[in-house]
Amino acid sequence: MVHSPKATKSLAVAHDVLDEAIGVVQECMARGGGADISAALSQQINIKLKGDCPTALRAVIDRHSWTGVQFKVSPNLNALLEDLFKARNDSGAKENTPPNKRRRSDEKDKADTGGAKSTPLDTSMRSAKETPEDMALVTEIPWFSLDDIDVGKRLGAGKFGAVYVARERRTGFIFALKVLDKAQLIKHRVEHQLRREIEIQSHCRHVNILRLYSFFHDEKRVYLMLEMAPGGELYGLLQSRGVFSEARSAWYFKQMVEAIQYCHTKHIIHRDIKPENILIGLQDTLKIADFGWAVHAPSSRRETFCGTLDYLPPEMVQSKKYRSHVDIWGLGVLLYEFLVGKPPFEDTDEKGTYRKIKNSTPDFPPQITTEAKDLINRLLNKNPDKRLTLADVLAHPWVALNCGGANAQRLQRHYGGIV
Ligand code: AK4
Repeated sequence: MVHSPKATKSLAVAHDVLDEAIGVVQECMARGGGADISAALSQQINIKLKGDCPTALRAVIDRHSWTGVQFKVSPNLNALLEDLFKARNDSGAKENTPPNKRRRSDEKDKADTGGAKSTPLDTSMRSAKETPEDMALVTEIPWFSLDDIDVGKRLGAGKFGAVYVARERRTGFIFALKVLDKAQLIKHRVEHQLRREIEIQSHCRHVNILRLYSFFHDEKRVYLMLEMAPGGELYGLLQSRGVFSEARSAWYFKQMVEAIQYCHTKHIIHRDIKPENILIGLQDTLKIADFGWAVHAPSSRRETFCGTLDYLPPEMVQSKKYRSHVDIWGLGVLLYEFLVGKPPFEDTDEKGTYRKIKNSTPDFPPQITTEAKDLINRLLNKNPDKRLTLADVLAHPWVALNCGGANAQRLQRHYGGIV
C-alpha cells in the first residue's frame, strides 16, 4: 500500500509511540503485579500519544498480559484512550494501522480484570477455563529466579534463544535452562503458543516426556526449567548414523508410542512428532519435547456433560473423532524415517510433498522387513478411521517380535533404558 507523506509520518510516529508504550508496560511488569498502567502511560507518554491509535495501546497491554501480571486499568484509561482517539481523528492520521491490531479472543478481557495484587506464581498460568485441580498444580510449582541457579555450558541455540546446563544452588539439582527472548516471542506472535506449551508440559508426568519443572521470567526473557537430556537431539544421532537398525528403531518407536498413548489419555494431541523434537536421556531413553504445537482436546467429562453431540454437523463430529489420529500418522512418518533415513513423502518442493502425502504410498528400500512395511502402511493410512489404534500398534507383530519375548531382555541389556 502506498501512503501519503503525511500518513507515512504518522505511521512512523505510531510505531515510535508503540515502542515506547511497550517500554512502559514492560517496566510496569518488572515492578510486579498490580501496576497502574493508565497513570504510567499518561505520565510518561501522554503528549506523544496524540498521534496514536488507542486500539494499538490496548493491544500492547493485551499482548503483555500473557505473562500473568495483571494490570490495573482504571476507568480513566478509557477516558485517556477516548481522548487520544479524538486527537487522532483531529490530526487526520486515519490511515494509522496499528501493527498489533490482531487480538487473541480468549485474552482480550484480561487487562480489565486488574485490581488485587498478586504474585507472579499464582497469576502466571491462569486461564479462563481453570479448574481447582489446575490451580492446585500451579501453586505446587516452586518459583525460581536467576539468583537461585548457576548457569553453565550452552547446549544448543535457536531462533528464540539458547539452552544451557544449569544447577539449582540450594539442592545442586541439574537441569536444562531454555532462555527465550521476550521481544522475539512478541515479534513472532508466539506468546500464546508458549503459554499453552507451559500449561500442557508442566502437567505431563511420563518417563518418555521431557519434564518442565518450572519457569520464570524477568524484564527481557522467559526461562524454562527443563529435564536434562544428556544425549541431545535424536535428529543429530539419526543424521550421524543415517538409519537405525530395526532393533534400535523398535526400541525407540515403542517409547514414543507409549508417550503419545499417555498424552492421548490426558486428551493432549502433540501434532508435531519428529526427530528434532525428541531428546535422548540416560541409557537411550527417549524424551518427547517441545509441545509448542500441542493442543488440549476437550475432556470426555465435558463432552458427556454437554451432551449435545446429536446436534453436531458431520465436520465437527469428524474433527473431534479424528483429531488424535494425526499423532498416529506422525508415528508412522517417524518410524519410516528411523528405518529409511528420510521422511516418506520427501520431495524437491512443498507442492510435491503435499501431492505425495495426499496420493502416494511410500516406497521402501529392499532391506526393510515385511512386518515393518506392514506396520508403517497401517499407520500411514490416508483414511484416519482405518489407521491402527495405539493399542493395536503395541500388539503389532513387528513391535511384539522386536520388543517382546527373548528380545525384550536383549534390548534391555543392550540399551538399558529407564522403565
Ligand atoms: C537441544 C540437552 C516455544 C515457543 C517459542 C534438555 C520455543 C538437552 C534441551 C537439551 C520450546 C522446548 C526443549 C524443550 C528442549 C531444550 O535442544 O538439543 C539442547 N539440549 N541438549 N533440553 N536437555 N533443549 S525446547 N521444550 N520448548 O523451546 N518452546 C518454544 Cl512459542 C520458542
